[in-house]
Amino acid sequence: MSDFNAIIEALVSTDTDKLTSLVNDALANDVPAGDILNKGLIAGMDIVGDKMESGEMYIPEVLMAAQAMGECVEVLKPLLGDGESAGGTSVIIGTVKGDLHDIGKNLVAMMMESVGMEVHNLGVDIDPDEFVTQIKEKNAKIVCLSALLTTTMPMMKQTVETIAASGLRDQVKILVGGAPVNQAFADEIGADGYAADAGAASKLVKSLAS
Ligand code: B1M
Repeated sequence: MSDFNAIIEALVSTDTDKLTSLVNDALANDVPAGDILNKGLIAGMDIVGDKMESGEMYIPEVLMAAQAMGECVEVLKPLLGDGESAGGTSVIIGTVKGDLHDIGKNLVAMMMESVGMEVHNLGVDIDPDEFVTQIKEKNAKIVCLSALLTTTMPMMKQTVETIAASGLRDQVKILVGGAPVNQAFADEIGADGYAADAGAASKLVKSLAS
């Protein structure tokens, strides 16, 4: 089965029942979980984004699509990791203050868990001071910041600065990611690294942890 178009269509039309059944059918037909995620669900979500931008889809519909995708990601979750272990390094991850997008951040968290990290997923809309509190509480060695909006990218800078002002900067590596972010931005705000997607993020944390 390689009909990713059907999965894309079901996601874009927010038909959750059809979508979950198509995903389960694909798995039953030995389609790799990573292909279902990348060629089906993420490709579909890109179309949802385009339709949102052009006004063809409204926020409630986009939320329904996001929820449908989330349900499918739960189904794919046990099949996505590569199962290698990196020794349980404490990592915290959160979407920065002002930003409510969490699907990509949750995928990153999941992939990092699958390579043996002790992942503390703080959620969305996380204040810089809360990152500092959690670094101390969880004895974190790596901090991952996610942002999906150009308007919340400055909050990543503020978070890096708040961590530095707290005296914890030397204790942690700070990594950034999210659709509008790139390596140049990571360098500009003094982050230690950038990852374009969940696979790259898990490889990066693994290399930093070893
Ligand atoms: Co939002 N939204 N949204 N939205 N939304 C975008 C991001 C947008 C590009 C859509 C568009 O206009 N084309 C646009 C941003 C434009 C911009 O800033 N340039 C946008 C907008 C404008 C908004 C609102 C302002 C709309 C409004 O209210 N008028 C509003 C803002 C709310 C807020 O955050 N304060 C808003 C709201 C929402 C919903 C709540 C409806 C919903 C989010 C639901 C949820 O997350 N639970 C939503 C959605 C679903 C989207 C789109 C359609 C899909 C995002 C997504 O889940 N992608 C999105 C358009 C798009 O991205 N094509 C859009 C799939 C996901 C797997 O990919 O998140 O990129 P992604 O994650 C990847 C990588 O980026 C990376 O790895 C992930 C997995 O491979 N990555 C990291 C992510 N975090 C990382 C952290 C790391 C490393 C890698 O740490 C090291």
